[in-house]
Amino acid sequence: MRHRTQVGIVGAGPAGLFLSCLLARAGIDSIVLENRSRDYVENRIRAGVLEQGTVDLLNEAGLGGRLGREGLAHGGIEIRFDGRGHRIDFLALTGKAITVYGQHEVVKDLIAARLAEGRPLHFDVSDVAVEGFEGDSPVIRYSSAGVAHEIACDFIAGCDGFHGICRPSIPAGVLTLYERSYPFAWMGILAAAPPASKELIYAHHERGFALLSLRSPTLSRLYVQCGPEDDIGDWPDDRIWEELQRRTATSDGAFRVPQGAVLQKGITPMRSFVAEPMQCGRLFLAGDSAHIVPPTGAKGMNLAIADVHYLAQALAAHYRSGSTDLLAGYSARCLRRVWNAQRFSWWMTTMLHRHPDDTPFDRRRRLAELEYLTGSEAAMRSLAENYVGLPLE
Ligand code: RFL
Ligand code: PHB
Repeated sequence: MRHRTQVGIVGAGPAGLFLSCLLARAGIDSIVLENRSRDYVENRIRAGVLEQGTVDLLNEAGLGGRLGREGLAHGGIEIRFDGRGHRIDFLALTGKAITVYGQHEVVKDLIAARLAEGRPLHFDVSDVAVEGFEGDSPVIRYSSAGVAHEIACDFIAGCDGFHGICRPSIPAGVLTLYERSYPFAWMGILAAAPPASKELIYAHHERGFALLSLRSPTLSRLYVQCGPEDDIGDWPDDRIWEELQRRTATSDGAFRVPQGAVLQKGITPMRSFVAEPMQCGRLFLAGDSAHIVPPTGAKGMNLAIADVHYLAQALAAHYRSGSTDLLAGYSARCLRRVWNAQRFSWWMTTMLHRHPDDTPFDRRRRLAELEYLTGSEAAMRSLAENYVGLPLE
C-alpha cells in the first residue's frame, strides 16, 4: 500500500512522539512507525527526571494535565559520601526545580493525545527501511500484519533510538562517531516501597555508586553500580537491598532504605556516544539515535525532547516560508547542547562511581572533589544549573 505524508517518523519513544505532537500543532502531517507494541512502549521503565525546560515544552504543547497533577517537583538533590549527606538546593542556587515523572508516563500521555486526535501512529510494524533521503524523494518502507507499505514523504525523522535502523542507513563516511564505554553498569529496580527520602540521593561509596530515586509516594526506583558483564541472575533481590543499604548508610547508623516487592529489574549499560552531524540530506536524527549519555546526569530524555523542539521549529519555518536556514543549522544547534550534556554526564559519572582500576590516589582525589563540590557554593551552583538544564536557545 502507498501512503504520503510530510514527515515520516521512525520510532515512538519520547523523541518521535513529541515531534509528531509539535508538528501537528504547527499544521504539519506526519506518520509515526514503531516496531514494538503499544503495551511494551507504555511500560518500558527508563528515565525519571524532567528538566524545567522540558516541563515547559510539554505544557506549551498541551500535555501538562496529568504531569501537573502527578509530577513531583523537587527543589534539590542529595550527594552522599563518607556517611554524610549534602543537599544541593536547586531552587536557591538557580531559581529552578526538576520534576520527577517517569518517561513511560510521558510516553503514555503522548500516545493518548496522538490517538485522541486521530493521527496516524502504527505499532508492531516490521522490516522498516529508509531510502532516497539523499535526494528529494525520501521513502519509508515497512510491513504491518503481513502487508507491505510504502510512505513517500518530504523528510524522515530518525527517532528510533540507539539500536534503530536510521543511523546505520546513512552511507559510510558521512558521520563521525564519538564513543566511550565505562567499566561498570547499573542494576536498577522498581520496588513497591515508599521512597527513602523526599529527594533523590546520589551516593558515592567504596563498594560502588548507588542512587535512590522514586516514581510516586509508594514506588521507589533504585540503582546500584554493578559490573558491565553482570547478569540479572548475579543480583538476587537480597543482594540488591543489602548493597543499597550499605552504600547509603549514614555514620549515625540511622538511615534505612525501605524495602518492598521488586516489580521490575534490569541492567542499564553505561555509554557516551555522539554521531555528527545529526543529518544526512532529508534524514534528521533526534534523541538516542544520535547520542547517548550515561544516566547519572539524568539528561537522556531531556536531550531527546530538546532535539525535536529544534527540529519542529526548523520544519515549521520550512513549510511556512520555504526557508531552509533552521534545517541547515539543526545539527549544530542540537550538538552544542548535546556536548555540554555529554561533559556534565561524564563528569557526574566519573566523580560518583568506583572505578575498577582506581589507584589509592584516584580514590582520594575523588573524595577531595566531592568535598569541594559540597563545600563550595560556586561548585554546587555549577552542578545545579546543569542538572536543572541550561536554557533552550
Ligand atoms: P527511545 O526511547 O529508545 O525510542 C526509540 C523508539 O524507536 C523504536 N524503534 C523502532 N521503531 C521502528 N522501526 C525500527 N527499526 C525501530 N528501532 C527502534 C523503539 O522501540 C523505541 O520505541 O529513544 P528516544 O525517543 O530518543 O528517547 C531517549 C530516551 O529513551 C533515553 O535517552 C533515556 O531513557 C535513556 N535512559 C535513561 N535515562 C535516564 O535519564 N535515566 C535512566 O534510568 C535511563 N534508563 C535509558 C535507561 C535508556 C535505555 N536504553 C535505551 C537501552 C534504560 C535503558 C534500557
Ligand atoms: C530515575 O529515577 O530513573 C533516575 C533519576 C536520576 C538519574 C537516573 C535515573 O540520574
